[in-house]
Amino acid sequence: MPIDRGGRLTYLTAMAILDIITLPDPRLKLVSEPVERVDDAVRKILDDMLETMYDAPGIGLAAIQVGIPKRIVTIDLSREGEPKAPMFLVDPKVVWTSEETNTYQEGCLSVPEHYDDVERPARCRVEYLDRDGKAQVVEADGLLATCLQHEIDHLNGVVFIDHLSRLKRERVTKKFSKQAKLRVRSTGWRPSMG
Ligand code: GNR
Ligand code: NI
Repeated sequence: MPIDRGGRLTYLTAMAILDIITLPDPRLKLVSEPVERVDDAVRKILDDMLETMYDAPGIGLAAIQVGIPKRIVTIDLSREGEPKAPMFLVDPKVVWTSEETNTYQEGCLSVPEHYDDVERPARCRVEYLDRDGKAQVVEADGLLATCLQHEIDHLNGVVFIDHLSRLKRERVTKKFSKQAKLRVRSTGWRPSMG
């Protein structure tokens, strides 16, 4: 609940580690909604996403992965022992991609313990709003280019396995559907319980 301090809304609540949804959760197929105004509520989501991403750990996170269908992304490619380098992206949009492609072995926090090669444009330019609502542009190559495209895919309801062959994708989908059914049988979980 925000309180008003001299016109500035301030969240008193601490950051929170949120639950990450996994396949076959149908919310991963949603097209997320634009934000347009970066306010304290959006910054709270960004902070919670960053903490959730560090805890997982992962190098990127899209809001839909914590069940929030808004076009919000966090990324941090810094390695262990290096200073943290968080990126906060609101309404990110790919405005240019290179003809040249790159293949990376990708993983996804919503597809736990599954890794596969994905070919994507090697470089891209992305426009976005930062956590102050200021328009920014980033031109990326290497892992950052891949990660930006992976996260923006999530905002459009696309998961990296959607880039695999149908045979591979169906193998992964079946494995996760079976696991979900086994969870229901052993715990009595029902979709309404969340
Ligand atoms: O942590 C992650 N690692 C990763 C590795 C290669 C390509 C993309 C990624 S993103 C992933 C975290 C995640 O699921 N983001 O949506
Ligand atoms: Ni992902």
